[in-house]
Amino acid sequence: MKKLSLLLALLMVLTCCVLASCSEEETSSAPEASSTAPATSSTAPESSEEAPESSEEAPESSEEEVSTEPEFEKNPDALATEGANVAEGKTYTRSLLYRQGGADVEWGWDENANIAYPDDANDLTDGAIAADDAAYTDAAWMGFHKNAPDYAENNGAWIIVDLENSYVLSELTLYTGSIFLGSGIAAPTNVEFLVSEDGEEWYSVGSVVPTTDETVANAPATIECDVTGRYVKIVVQTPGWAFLSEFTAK
Ligand SMILES: [Ca+2]
Repeated sequence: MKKLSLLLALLMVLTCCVLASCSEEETSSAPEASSTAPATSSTAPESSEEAPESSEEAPESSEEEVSTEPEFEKNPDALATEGANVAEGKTYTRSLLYRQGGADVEWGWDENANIAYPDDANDLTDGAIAADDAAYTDAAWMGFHKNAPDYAENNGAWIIVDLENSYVLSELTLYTGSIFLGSGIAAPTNVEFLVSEDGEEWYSVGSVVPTTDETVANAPATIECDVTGRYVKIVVQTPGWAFLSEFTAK
C-alpha cells in the first residue's frame, strides 16, 4: 500500500510538473504569440504610419508640381485682382528725379535746380497712360536720368509701389517713353520687376526690355507672372533719360 501511495504521489507530482510546464509554455507562448501579435499589429501601425507618410509625400510632390518657382513661397492669404489694376491710386516711393540747371550744367546734376520732368501728382499710379501722340514735354511723363546721384548705387532708377494688400499678380506693366520721344530719350534698356510681402525681402519676378514702336509714345514693359506680393519694386536701366507714365499690376 505504501508503495502504491508513493507511486500515486509520484504520479501526482509528475502530473503537476507536466501541467505546470505546459501552463508555463502556454503563458510563455501566449506572450510570444501576443508579442508576435503586437509585432504584427506594430507592423500594421508601421504600414499605417507609412500610409500617412506617403500621403504626406503626395501633397509635397503635388506642391512641387504646382509651383513653377519652388524658391518663391506664395502668400496663401493674397487677394485676387480679378483683372483689375490694383496699383491705381496707390502710393509709391522712388529714386531721385533729375534736376538740371543752366547750360553750364550740361548733363550733370544740380541739386538746386528744378526737377526737369516732375512727378506732379503720383503720375505713375493715377490711372492715366501718356497718349500715343504725347511729346516729351507732356505732363503725363516723369523723368529719370542715369546721371542722378543715386542711379549708380542702385544700378538703375527704382520705384516701390505699395499695393496696400498682398495680391496674386499675373501681369505687371511699366509704361515707358519710346524712341519716338526723341531729345536723348530712349526706351529703357532693361526693366526688372520684384515683389515683396514686407518691403524688405524681395523676389525677382524677371526682367523685360520694353517693346518699342516708332509710331507711338509708349513703350510698354510687360511681364506675365504668377506671384504674390504687397510691394512691387521696379528697377529701370536707361542709356540717358527714362520717361515713365504709368505702372499697372493685375
Ligand atoms: Ca500716369
